[in-house]
Amino acid sequence: MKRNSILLSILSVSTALIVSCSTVEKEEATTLKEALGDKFLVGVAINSNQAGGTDTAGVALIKQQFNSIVAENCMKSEVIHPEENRFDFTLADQFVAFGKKNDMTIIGHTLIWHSQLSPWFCVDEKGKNVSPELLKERMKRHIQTIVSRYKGEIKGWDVVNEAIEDDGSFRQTKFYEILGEEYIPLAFQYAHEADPEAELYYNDFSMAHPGKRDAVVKLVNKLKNQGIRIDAVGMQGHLTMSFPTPAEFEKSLLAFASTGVNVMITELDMTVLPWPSKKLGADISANFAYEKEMNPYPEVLPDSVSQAWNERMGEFLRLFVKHANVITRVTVWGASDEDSWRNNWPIKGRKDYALLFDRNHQPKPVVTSIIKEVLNTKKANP
Ligand code: 9MR
Repeated sequence: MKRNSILLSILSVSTALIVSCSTVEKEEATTLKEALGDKFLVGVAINSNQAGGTDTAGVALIKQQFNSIVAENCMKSEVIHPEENRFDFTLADQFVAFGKKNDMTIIGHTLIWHSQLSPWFCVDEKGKNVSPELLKERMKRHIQTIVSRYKGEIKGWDVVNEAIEDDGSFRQTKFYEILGEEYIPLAFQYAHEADPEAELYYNDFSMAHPGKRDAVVKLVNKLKNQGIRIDAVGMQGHLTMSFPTPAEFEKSLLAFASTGVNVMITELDMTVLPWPSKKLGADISANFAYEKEMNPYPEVLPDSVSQAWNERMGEFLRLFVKHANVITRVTVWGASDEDSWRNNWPIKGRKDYALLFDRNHQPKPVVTSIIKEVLNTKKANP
């Protein structure tokens, strides 16, 4: 009897151990989308090697960690509409097929942007600005052809991208030059006509600047007062190690939410590299010559810098979790460090460490700790 009961207790202790070990294992294996997916969409920008499947390691990471994708480049006008009478949907179709196959929420980027704009879009054969009427026609055809092609498949669109400067003035783009600020509501209206169900977003960088914050609030209120659909403001979130402070970012986030729209963090990354100019957000026309001292970590990132990066990224991720009631999506601008545009901007050929997963596709400490924190909070408040 005694022997039997000893055996029994050994058995039950080992069963308990096995059960608790497998629970720990499960927790350790938890991914970003599993931990955060009930708060907001957990998104990633994907490139054509990933949508096309040739970057197999990248694809595995994307499928494992994220539940939403956005097109990093393939829907920009110069790619998708290279000539006035020629659309090229090859890469965009591949991107949408990838999202559908993997059951992800698909986001379109971007319908009207001054950058990577097809050269023909705003000018005639002589290079002169077209008339306001012709530009409206071209915008309408561009937007409606693309939006209707993916009707019901793309959940939401960055309709207008980067229309406002840091001081709050309108960016002097060709669209602005020809149509004035009215090009913005027009773009939203055209998109809405093509897919009334699609969500529509205004998206911009350096949104923590007070001037930009106020101007975006004004823009959203104006659109709403005109009866134009706008669902969210996209705060790109291209961070540096010093700009912005989480507090300034939070002020903008709350200001945008106070207009009644949702907020999305649409292009999250954080550079650790030195900055060649004070006046630089994410304006991709900037370009500086390569100098060795501007590429300080060509081999590995020193522990002290890595620690500072993880701590600062953690502050932002916690801020997003805190405001999950108004934030509907957090999207990182690339899957792993090797994918980041930061390696080549504003100086080509540097090595940056801007994303949540390293070059071996391993999670950075901040990923593991944020998952743990969120799970612990869930356990404490079931
Ligand atoms: O990550 C994109 C990079 O591969 C392109 O070369 C660059 C120019 O089109 O655009 C990058 O993405 C930008 C995004 O479309 C809009 N916000 C700023 C992003 C970083 O420049």
